[in-house]
Amino acid sequence: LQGTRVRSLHRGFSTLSDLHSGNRTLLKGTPVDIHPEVEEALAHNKPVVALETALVTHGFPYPSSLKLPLDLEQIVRSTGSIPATIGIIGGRVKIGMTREELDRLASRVNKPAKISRRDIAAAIALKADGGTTCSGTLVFTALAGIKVFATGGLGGVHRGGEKSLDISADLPELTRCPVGLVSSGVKSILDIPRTLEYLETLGVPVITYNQSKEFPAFFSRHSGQNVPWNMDNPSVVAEMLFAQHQLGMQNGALIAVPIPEEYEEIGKEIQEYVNQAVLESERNGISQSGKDATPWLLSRIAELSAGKSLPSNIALLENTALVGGQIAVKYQELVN
Ligand code: PSU
Ligand code: MN
Repeated sequence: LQGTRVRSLHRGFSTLSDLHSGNRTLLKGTPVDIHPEVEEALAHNKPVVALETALVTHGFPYPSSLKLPLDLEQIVRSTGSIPATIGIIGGRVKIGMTREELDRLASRVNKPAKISRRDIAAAIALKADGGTTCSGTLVFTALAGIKVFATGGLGGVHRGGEKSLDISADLPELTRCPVGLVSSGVKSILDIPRTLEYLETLGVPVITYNQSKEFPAFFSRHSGQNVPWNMDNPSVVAEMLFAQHQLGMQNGALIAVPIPEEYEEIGKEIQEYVNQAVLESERNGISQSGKDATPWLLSRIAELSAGKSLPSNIALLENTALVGGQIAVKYQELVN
């Protein structure tokens, strides 16, 4: 009996490590489908960038929720990388999605769930649809051996998090997945200094990209918080990710790309709505509601700003998709 257990454990381990090293045929019989284009790219060592779907199911209203992920895929392609948009359809994990699948998530016909790591297996068992958050997306990005993931805002320590303990699962996930996560920092609905402290404790490198060492705050290029490292071109970021790979480090890295300069002015106005939304969430108890807190704040900000936050949000996402694609190209040059 003991021998059997050891063998099956060992089988599990070798399956996972084979996957990480690129033997994806082992996904047969699992609830994971890799889109043929993504499969082909991975098999031939072409650059691939993962994209999330929580913004499709919980971030943007329809039809922007469909147009946006298609645009982001197009931007990734313009760099020479292949996009792999990740989500859950009827209990099957999709790494790379068809337009029909994206439309199904974007239109929310099957009431998709918001999927972080802990929701994955339940959604599979219940054959649910789901949009994967940074945490949920990181799991499958790493499983497929994809090295770069582009998104808008990483989750973090919520304001008042020292009392509510509301700290996004995105942060610990970055200790388990060897992926470069490209984002526009974290939104100021969060406690940015505590989020950066927490990332330091977890040993997750935080790099600002293409600016000073000042960490960007999503709608604004400025948070008043400095991080230890700044890089200004995709080759250096690729070198860093490759060094982590060579050292066998299992953690990811956060690459923070500021929103384009022309959105800075409107960002100041949006900041007032952000503050108001946070205050309201504290008064109406949403801030204590677990996974609903972030989507509520995001939609409240869009509402308060009469939709003015949406173009900014789209612009910063387009920017991270572009930089993510460029980094993936440079990374693959190092590997090949
Ligand atoms: N922050 C944003 N926009 C977003 C999110 C966060 O500015 O769309 C989404 C991301 O998918 C992120 C998730 O992974 O919310 C974090 O949710 P929570 O705080 O519940 O962990
Ligand atoms: Mn939370």
